[in-house]
Amino acid sequence: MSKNIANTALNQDVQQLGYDRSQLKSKIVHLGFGAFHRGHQALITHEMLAQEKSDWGIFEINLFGGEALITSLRAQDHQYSVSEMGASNTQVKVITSIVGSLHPELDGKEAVLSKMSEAQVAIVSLTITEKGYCVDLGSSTLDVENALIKADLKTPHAPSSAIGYIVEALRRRKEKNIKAFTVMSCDNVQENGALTKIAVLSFARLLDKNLGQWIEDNVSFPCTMVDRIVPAVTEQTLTQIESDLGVYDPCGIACEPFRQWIIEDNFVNGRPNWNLAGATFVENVIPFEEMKLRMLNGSHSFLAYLGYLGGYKHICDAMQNEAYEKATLALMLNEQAPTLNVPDGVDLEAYAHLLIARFKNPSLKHQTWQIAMDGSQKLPPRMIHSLCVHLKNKSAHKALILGIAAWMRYVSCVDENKISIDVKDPLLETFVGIYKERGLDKSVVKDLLAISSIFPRELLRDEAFVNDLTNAFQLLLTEGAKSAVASLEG
Ligand code: NAI
Ligand code: CS2
Repeated sequence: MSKNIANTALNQDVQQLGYDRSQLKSKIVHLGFGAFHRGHQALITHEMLAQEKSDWGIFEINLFGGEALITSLRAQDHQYSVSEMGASNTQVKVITSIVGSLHPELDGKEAVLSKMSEAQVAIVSLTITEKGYCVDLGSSTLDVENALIKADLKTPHAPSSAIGYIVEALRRRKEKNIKAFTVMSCDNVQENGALTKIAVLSFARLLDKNLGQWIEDNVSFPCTMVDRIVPAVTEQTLTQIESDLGVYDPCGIACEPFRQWIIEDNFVNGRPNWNLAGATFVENVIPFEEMKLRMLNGSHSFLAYLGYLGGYKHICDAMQNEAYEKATLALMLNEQAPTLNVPDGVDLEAYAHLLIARFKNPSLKHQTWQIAMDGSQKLPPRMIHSLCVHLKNKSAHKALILGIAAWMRYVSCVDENKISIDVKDPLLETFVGIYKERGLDKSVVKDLLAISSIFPRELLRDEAFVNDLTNAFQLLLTEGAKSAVASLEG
């Protein structure tokens, strides 16, 4: 057997917490063993397990991609490492909260459905990216034209989408008289629990009204606000982790030290005491979620599009340009914060400054290209909702306009040096069609604004707004992103 994290002595300063892994059961089934889950929920569960005797283990499932990752995880007894990299210090932690794993491509769909139908499973949690919910964000409804949903409605007993798996597993539980589970979304989706509920219930009702009713009566969908910057791993990160850990860990990830998890306390079948490891249970998550999506993620997308176009590979690189830092702070304080209704005690100015410090962390190589991905799914909660508040109130919103214009410029698939951009987005074909017809010309603005799953229809009718957006787009074409960002000052 080759040397790995589970069978080798690790560097002395690696943190290894002791608890009895043999007591853990697969009570949480997690869909989406990506970077974020490894640095957040699995780690917080691990730290919770070290605080009190409990059997809340996690069982991992990847529905799309990541077969090699699951194979590697199995080869090292489902243990892996997290490197929390601050500006000057790194803490490496070995995570042991995972009890097993499956992948439909490796093990078959039936194995996944059987696992999700087991009686001890009390929570199904999700980090499946924004597009994994298969909803039309414009209307907050299940997207019945989505290819996965269409296919799953035809073969619901052998699904492909996360929604299809959840509904089929719940159907089996209903049939066998097994208690339902809680479905907990941990994605950066506005009102993530409510939206998951809409997707699951709509899909179930299209199949069988009684099943839909049973789910409505027996399943809860808590909303959560999740926060920790966990960039996609690169070979360079894995090399750094190997040196800090003492052995190569193909499942290792690096992230920032900061973490936050606010969870609506609404679980139908019990829950771990994640509060023992820093999570907060509350009655209403929405104000926290909105704050994070607009302040953090809104600024992230702003920096991603303007940063990529300005030639910056990483967020921390763009933050070295003073104009980008100032513009990001101004976006947060002048255009996002005023749209928020935060709970007593939340200091948005301090929050904004903390975010600036987090974005500047030079140890985190978070690619602008990664954050720029799936903009059609990300833009509404991050920028467009706050833009609508400003249009209604007639308040200033020039940074939001530039951020949206930069997204429009980015999805042309060609950068300021005429080099192609590898744009990843479920609506890529639509963007390509628009640019093919119009060329790199400001007339694309109206066509892109007409995409109703991204932009509310009334925006296109607001002449002053369309003018401002077109001017910002034109500025990006003629002057470039760096000058456009600099022009926001004053
Ligand atoms: P990743 O690319 O490492 O993992 C993506 C995961 O989503 C994979 O496990 C994949 O199997 C699954 N997936 C992709 N498309 C899917 C689909 N259509 N249906 C079902 N599953 C699908 O990405 P990462 O970093 O784990 O982020 C995932 C999500 O977590 C983000 O989209 C975001 O909503 C949330 N998040 C990420 C943070 C980060 O800093 N990485 C922080 C906070 C939230
Ligand atoms: C980022 C987020 O990729 C993105 O879109 O904005 O994943 C961000 O890193 C997290 O939400 C931080 O909690």
